[in-house]
Amino acid sequence: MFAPERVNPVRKLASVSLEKPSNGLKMCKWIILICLSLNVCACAVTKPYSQGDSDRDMVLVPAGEFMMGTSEEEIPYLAKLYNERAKWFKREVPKHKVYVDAFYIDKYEVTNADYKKFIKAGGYNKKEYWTDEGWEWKEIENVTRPAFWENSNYNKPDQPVVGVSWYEAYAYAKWRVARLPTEAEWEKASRGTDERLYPWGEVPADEGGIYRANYKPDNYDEDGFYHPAPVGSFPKGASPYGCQDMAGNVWEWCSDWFSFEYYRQSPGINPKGPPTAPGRVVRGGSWRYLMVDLRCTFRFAVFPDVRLNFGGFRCVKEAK
Ligand SMILES: [Ca+2]
Ligand SMILES: [Ca+2]
Repeated sequence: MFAPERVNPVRKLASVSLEKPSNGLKMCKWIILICLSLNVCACAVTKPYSQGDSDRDMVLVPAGEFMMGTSEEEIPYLAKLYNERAKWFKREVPKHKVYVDAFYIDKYEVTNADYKKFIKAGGYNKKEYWTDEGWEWKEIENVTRPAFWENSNYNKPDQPVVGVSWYEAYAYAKWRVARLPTEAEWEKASRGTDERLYPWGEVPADEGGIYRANYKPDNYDEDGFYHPAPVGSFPKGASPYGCQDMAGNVWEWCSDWFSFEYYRQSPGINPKGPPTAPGRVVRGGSWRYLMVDLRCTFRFAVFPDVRLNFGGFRCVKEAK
């Protein structure tokens, strides 16, 4: 039975200790931006990749509308359900209708095996894949691989790559002739069009003793995994389009900057986030987070140069 921890969410984040990567992660920089903003608080179709990843699949998310976010009216119910503060859900309001063009999205989180191809292809040495800011960051920090690349808890070929900054995720996606999903694309791929709570539907992630995601139950490994699981380990947790691990395993970078208030003014067609902000959006919860954060609508923000052992990504492509 689901029994969420009763912790201050901001404190919960601040208390997470990262394992120190070999290339010297600046610990102070991993601060999650939400802390700043708060307390001022299936017609799945497969299509091979065109470059570098022909052994993996993408699924089609058809064009159309869906309901994004959470309504004010739903917050009391959610706060009670998860024994969480109402404030925790405020960033998701209002619920609003969004039209998104058709796109292909990775069925799985990008794995270490996938990412190794980018490294082998010289991805860290080719400026054309990087944003100007990302390239400058990489050069100054002398980054040549993900932060936990040599850590055996994280570096199995079929585990999702972790310890990658937003800049590295962007560069990988560009190398693959793809891109990071917008926040709206990510949510639609996770939620579909029926306003469900989780990618698999409404029941808790552990309903009937069957786990649907790698997250943090009372004990980390009650769901079978203490660290990131091999991608696709929870087929019963698939989204309406067949995406795996949209809930849990690793948080996933989106292309948008994060704004606490963005939903109150975002365009109704293909929203791409505010022009700038301190942090980038991440979605979906992870092996270090609670069930409340597995919800399709939950939004979070991280500085783009932060490299977390519970943060990864997946890619999208235009469907034309
Ligand atoms: Ca777990
Ligand atoms: Ca995930």
